[in-house]
Amino acid sequence: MMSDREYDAIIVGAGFAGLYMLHKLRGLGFTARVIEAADDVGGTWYWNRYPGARCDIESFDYSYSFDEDLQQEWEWSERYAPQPEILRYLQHVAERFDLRRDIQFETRVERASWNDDTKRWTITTDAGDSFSAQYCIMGTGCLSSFNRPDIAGLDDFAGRVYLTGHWPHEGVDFTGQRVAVIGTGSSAVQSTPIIAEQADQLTIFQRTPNYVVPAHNYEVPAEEAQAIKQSYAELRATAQESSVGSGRTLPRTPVLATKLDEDTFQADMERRWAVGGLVGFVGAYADLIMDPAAAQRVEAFFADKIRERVKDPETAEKLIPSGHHIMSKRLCVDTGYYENFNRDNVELVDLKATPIDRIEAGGVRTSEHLYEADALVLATGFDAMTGALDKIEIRGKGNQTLAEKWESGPITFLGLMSAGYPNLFLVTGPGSPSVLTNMVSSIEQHVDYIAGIMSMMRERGAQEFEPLPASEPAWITHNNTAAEMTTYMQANSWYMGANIPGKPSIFMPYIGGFPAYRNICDEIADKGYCGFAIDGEGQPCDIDLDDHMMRLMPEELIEAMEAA
Ligand code: NA7
Repeated sequence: MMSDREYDAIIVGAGFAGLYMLHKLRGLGFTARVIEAADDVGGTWYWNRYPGARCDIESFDYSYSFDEDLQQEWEWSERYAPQPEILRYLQHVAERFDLRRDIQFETRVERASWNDDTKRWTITTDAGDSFSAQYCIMGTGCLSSFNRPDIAGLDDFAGRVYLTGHWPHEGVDFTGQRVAVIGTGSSAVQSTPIIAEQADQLTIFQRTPNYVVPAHNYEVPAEEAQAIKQSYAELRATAQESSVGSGRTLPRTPVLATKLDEDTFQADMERRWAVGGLVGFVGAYADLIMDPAAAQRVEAFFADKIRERVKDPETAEKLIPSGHHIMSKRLCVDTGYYENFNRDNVELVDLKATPIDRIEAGGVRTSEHLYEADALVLATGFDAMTGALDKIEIRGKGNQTLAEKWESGPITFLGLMSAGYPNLFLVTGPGSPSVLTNMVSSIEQHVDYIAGIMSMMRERGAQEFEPLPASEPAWITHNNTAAEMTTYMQANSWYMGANIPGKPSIFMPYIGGFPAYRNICDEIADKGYCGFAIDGEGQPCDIDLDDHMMRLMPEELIEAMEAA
């Protein structure tokens, strides 16, 4: 029998996380192999090829910072790069750092099992490989497991069904077709303006309207690109101190939204609207995600913008979100989404008023009407943060699967590791800032941190690293404390797992801010990795987690909280 191929680390996934992890470990002299299901690098940017797909963090920001030459030589053409360009960037990174020779494509990891005698993971794949590695590193992505909704009759549909997260590589031409799109999240907001230009008829089925802000995307002039590159160090340093890990967001208005007089507030909002995107609105006011009254003020401004942009008043009212606060579901960034509804060939169906009854061969039947369609687009999102991990049978100590341990919701320390699964790292796992930040900043922070742990372990000649069991409830309590201070807990969002029937309702990402999180991680490392056990020995994490978060809260918010 052939023995397992041995590595220091097996890395699952060749997206932003897996590529940098491989490069980092190689540089430190570790042996590593990446296993990737697709036939190329790219991760989420490999699969999400729907028309209009692009990043919603500015390209110069949404890119690796680890190599100065890389960031100087790569040319971003647009403020928000389209998917093909981001994919080309990741392909370039793979070539430039000669990564492909250690990536095994078209192979899906099926199982990872911890062997407590050898202190190693055995990783097996659908191609029949078996690898042995001291570390297993999951770069499986937060939005990579597509949600195919369980709508009655879906399989009866006679036309083609497309998933935005699994779009045909050859592209789709909807010319002359009647198209039905289900979902109104980012993927639908980005794709429907382009589909509308091709299709004869486009019907958009909306369960929940989202807050949508214009991208104001543009081709980046050479002088602007040059100026950004010259100040890249500053941009990256700003990102490290930004609550969302982004170097290009507009600075916070130093007065709470609830305290601004009407004229100043309107002027400030117009200034932000002109910049657009998450750039203009994330962290706009210290009370925006903390105080429903602040959120409502901003929401009223957004509602007026929808009324301005959508000509038919009835359609405009249907598009105005209600029942959840702005930001508590991810803000969508658009180019022409609302203007879509001014076209004669586009119709909005409000599923709250007339729910889908079933899908039939000829189209989508609601409680009121059959909407005939030749093609159906499911822009229905992802089983976020845990979906891709759940698909792998991960067995730790005592043979328990991670999915079993997480039956009532993900349990981690720092969103990085789970007790009982030694040497298993989750890059931007649930319980880390991840999807609430610029993903590339969070990925780089985690990759560097994991590499630091592995180097420390090698120096000590240690074999086994895992959280102390007590670290997890403390981390979860801190996560909940942070989330409960915000309006996020009240929304039926994918952050809460609410889009997947039966998924436990837990706020999954860490909302205490990227700098607080990084400081906590760093202090833990400085204290010899307190809260973790190294070969079974460890000190409890005695860090005041809440204090780390509160220390970085804006002064105006603290003052208001004290006054209240
Ligand atoms: P999202 O944001 O999860 O959007 C999915 C949309 O699909 C959302 O409007 C859902 O409504 C809707 N949906 C899901 N299931 C159904 C069913 N069964 N019936 C009707 N409508 C449904 O995914 P995206 O791909 O657009 O964006 C994901 C992230 O990618 C985005 O946040 C960016 O970070 C990039 P709901 O709101 O659940 O009522």
